[in-house]
Amino acid sequence: MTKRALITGITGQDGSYLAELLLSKGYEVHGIVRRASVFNTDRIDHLYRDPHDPEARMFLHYGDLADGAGLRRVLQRVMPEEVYNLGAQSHVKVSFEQPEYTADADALGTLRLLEAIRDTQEASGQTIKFYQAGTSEMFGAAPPPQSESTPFYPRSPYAAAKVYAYWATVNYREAYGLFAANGILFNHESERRGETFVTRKITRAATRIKLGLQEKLYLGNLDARRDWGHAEDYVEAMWLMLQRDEPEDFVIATGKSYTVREFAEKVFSYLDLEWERHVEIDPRYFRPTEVEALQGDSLKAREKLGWEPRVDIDELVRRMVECDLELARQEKTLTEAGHIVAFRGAAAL
Ligand code: NDP
Ligand code: GDR
Repeated sequence: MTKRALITGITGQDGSYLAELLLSKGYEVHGIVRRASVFNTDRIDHLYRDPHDPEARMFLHYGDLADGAGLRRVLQRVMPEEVYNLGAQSHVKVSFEQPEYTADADALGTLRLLEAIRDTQEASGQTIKFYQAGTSEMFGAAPPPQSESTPFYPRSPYAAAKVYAYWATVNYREAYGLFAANGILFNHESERRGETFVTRKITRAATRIKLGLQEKLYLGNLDARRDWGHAEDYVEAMWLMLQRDEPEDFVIATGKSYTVREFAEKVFSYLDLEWERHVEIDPRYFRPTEVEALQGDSLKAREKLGWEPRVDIDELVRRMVECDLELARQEKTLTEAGHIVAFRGAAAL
């Protein structure tokens, strides 16, 4: 029998990889998209088929985590066996500028979805499994290595909102018997990573510098240490968590960490460039409170889910740089032909 899944945040980095994975497993995939004045479905366009096509297995619904009634309606219409809550205002620095909105989408949005699932499951008798996109940011100032038993110490409005969502998920599991699981995922990147997160900001800039489209890259704290994996590996862990008989929470990480400086060094040296000649510090990118060091211990996931990351840091760098080199080449060709104005947006963010 075909399984149905509902994904919030399907247009994001993880949503697009998860949709691919579930479609490859034969699922019917439903995604919630926000209305925008321009199309925001770039990352999933390659998966889309006109809904009139009998082969179509991915369907999109307008919705927003700020709109509980809409979420409930979509849930009741789709009646999924699995719900993946990936939608969020996911940028840590932005959360200091928009704390209230971040809490509304990331904390209360999760609660709205849990409430809708609770009622829908009760009315229909059908089990709806729930995955919550928790984050290593919840550990914040707690020293590494961080595991499921490490106490949370959030250092941003984003992290505080995610801690709320984490405990709401645990509470609905305990209070109402929902199959609700938290993934506590450490940073994961890819060729589809948003361009204002530090890894992609670096690979986009370095490849443009290589092709003479840009001279400088402005960054904030180079000493921050992160445990970086590839998003494709991490969405598999989400799915595995919902295939178990009992819901539990899992840390997902590579177990290795590098500084932002080391990541930049790797990227620039892959391109035969010296990073010191191009990178400058702009305090604008410092955060009021920083998370200095994250390095995960995912032993539980390795033992109970049989999960392991396949992509290491060098392969991650290679994939991201090769992708962005191609984008930079296209940009150079189109700019020289006068078809577009050189891309400057990311430099400002
Ligand atoms: P992205 O920022 O790439 O994607 C976020 C998604 O959420 C987008 O589809 C976005 O829509 C959607 N969204 C934002 N606000 C709302 C809202 N109010 N209502 C409905 N949808 C909304 O994030 P990632 O794919 O990287 O991350 C997925 C999830 O995992 C997030 O919850 C994030 O916080 C969490 N996480 C991510 C980690 C990482 O390293 N990537 C690590 C740990 C957790 P739109 O396209 O319209 O903007
Ligand atoms: P993070 O990712 O905050 O860990 O959250 P990000 O890539 O934004 O920052 C990582 C580290 O790099 C430092 N940094 C910079 N960051 C950005 N964005 N821009 C810069 O110019 C810059 N210079 C240095 C930051 O200070 C930080 O220490 C990501 C998001 O995907 C969250 O949604 C997710 O929950 C966590 O990862 C795990």
